[in-house]
Amino acid sequence: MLSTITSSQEAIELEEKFGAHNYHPLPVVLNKGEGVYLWDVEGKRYFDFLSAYSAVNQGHCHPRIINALIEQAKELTLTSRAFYNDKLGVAEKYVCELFGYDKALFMNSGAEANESAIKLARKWGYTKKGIPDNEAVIVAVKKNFHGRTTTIISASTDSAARKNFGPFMPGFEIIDYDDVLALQKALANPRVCGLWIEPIQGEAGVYVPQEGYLKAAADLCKKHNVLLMMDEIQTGIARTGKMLASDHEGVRPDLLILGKALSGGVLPISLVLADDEIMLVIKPGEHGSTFGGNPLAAAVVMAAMDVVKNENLAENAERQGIVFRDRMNAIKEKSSMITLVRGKGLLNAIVINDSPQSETAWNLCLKFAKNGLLAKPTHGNIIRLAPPLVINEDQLHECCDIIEDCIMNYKK
Ligand code: IF1
Repeated sequence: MLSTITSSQEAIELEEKFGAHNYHPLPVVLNKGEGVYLWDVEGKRYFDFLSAYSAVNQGHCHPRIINALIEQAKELTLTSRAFYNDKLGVAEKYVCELFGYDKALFMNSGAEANESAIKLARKWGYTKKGIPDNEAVIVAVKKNFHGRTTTIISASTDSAARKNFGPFMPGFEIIDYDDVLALQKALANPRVCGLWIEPIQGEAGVYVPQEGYLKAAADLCKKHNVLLMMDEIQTGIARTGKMLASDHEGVRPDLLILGKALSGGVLPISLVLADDEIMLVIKPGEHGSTFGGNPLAAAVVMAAMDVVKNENLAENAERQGIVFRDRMNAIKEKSSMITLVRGKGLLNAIVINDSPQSETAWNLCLKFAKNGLLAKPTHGNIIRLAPPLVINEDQLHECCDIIEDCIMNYKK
């Protein structure tokens, strides 16, 4: 019998006593989600402006996705890939046609999808590009975020993500993001098999590169026979106003890496999409995972993507994003507290006029929470603001009113 939590404090104390202390959550204990709303144990309702870091683009507990989960869960949840199941091939066809690739590799977490992309790029480098064995280099960029595994943090430039977790995986060269000259130099190295970037850097504080950067990166990758490995785990699935952030520049990654909202936040599903020349370098028995491609995930991903298409979430994100940034810029004109508003679609952030070490952004998020809106700072003084893409204009204005009121009446 699951013991029921009767107060937020009780839940916090349990996690403090029995859980790893690998997060510092806002002191809010949630027990229900529906669409753009979350409720805490005491019954207080909030607008969700984090969307589980863009995993619930379709809104919390979307009925169509939940039904797909329930119906499949009654039949078959997991076979492992030792055998076939009747859902995986259907889901692979679905996502290949949706995103326009020859093949799909389903994994579970975003980190696993990135790890899979690294293995694909390296093996393609050795077997197709002719890079000498064990000398493949993947070019990554400063302030990247691709996950928490020891290989992925080997390419990280964030000291908190790396300190005391070495030794690190070799084979990564780190260059400045949003710097075409740096790309030209780095990709000319014949040992480079892949360029690994996010189209917008989420964790770095929703950093949007200059117009044309992604296109330049794609062109340079083609010129130097380097695979463009695009991590769209946070920016993909309609979040930035197009199905993929890469679509804003008409860029087609060689390796498309997805996660989070592939399932609408219902269970971990991640994916690497690529054409045959790349995907087929990995042979049977060379890569896999127990849960990767399970029938439950296969059923859920198709329902979750149907929702994105049928409810025109990309168009809504585009439209509401313009309204949102206009509202934030209007606040910026009236208050010295905001120094910058940036983002695309409904992936936005405000930069607070205080040092990254200050508590201001955190205290402002506490104030947002008190007033019924949940958001959390990324690095110090940057607050990411990313509601589920099902938000309507009235709800958006209600949220902007909360943000404006908290900022205009902020006292330390
Ligand atoms: C945490 C950050 C966001 C991602 C991109 C891969 C992954 C993520 C672009 C890995 C995951 C999550 C992880 C979560 C918080 C959150 C996050 F703050 F960590 F950086 F969103 F910005 N690529 N991002 O954003 O996917 O393995 O987690 O499924 O680790 O604290 P995952």
